[in-house]
Amino acid sequence: MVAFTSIALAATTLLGFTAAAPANQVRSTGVIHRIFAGSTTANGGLHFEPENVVAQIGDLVEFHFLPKNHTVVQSSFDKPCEPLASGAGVFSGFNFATAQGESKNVFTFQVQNKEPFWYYCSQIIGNHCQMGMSGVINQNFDGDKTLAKYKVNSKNTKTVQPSADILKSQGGWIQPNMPL
Ligand SMILES: *[C@@H]1O[C@H](CO)[C@@H](O)[C@H](O)[C@H]1NC(C)=O
Ligand SMILES: [Cu+2]
Repeated sequence: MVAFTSIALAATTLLGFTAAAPANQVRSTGVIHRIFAGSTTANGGLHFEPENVVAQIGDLVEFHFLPKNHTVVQSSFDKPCEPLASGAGVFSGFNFATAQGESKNVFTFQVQNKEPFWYYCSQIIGNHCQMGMSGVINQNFDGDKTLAKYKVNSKNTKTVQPSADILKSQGGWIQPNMPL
């Protein structure tokens, strides 16, 4: 009876994981990078911390949301504050608004390749992206496409949402914010 119960539990866990993981999942490294959307100190809270991260293929990037109402949207270097294309790329959705402390959920995605992954916050109230709320994973440090330049280029843009349904996340998954 005990053995049966644990097998059933294992199967449930496995199925749950399969359903939540993206279709193009690569082998996991077990490494998790935690990035805070929002800040208690920098730029009036409109800041990702850390905002320039180096990660390996298979690493997970887990966004924790601090006060205000932030998102994470994948972008290109050339078009700051705009999603890759409608329906493409990573989007957390507007699911993490919090007045104090961290949101009760986190948004996680897995690094699929070593290409620079540009992202921004798509909150229009307060112009978060234009104010410098953007970041990068695996910036090419030999090139001139830097995060500092992305921020300068973002100043005169208009923020675009990835889809009409601003609650629907894509390219990653939402899970409870577990204490470390
Ligand atoms: C978060 O921001 C979005 C977009 O501006 C808005 O539609 C939504 O109502 C906000 N949520 C909360 C809880 O403030
Ligand atoms: Cu924001």
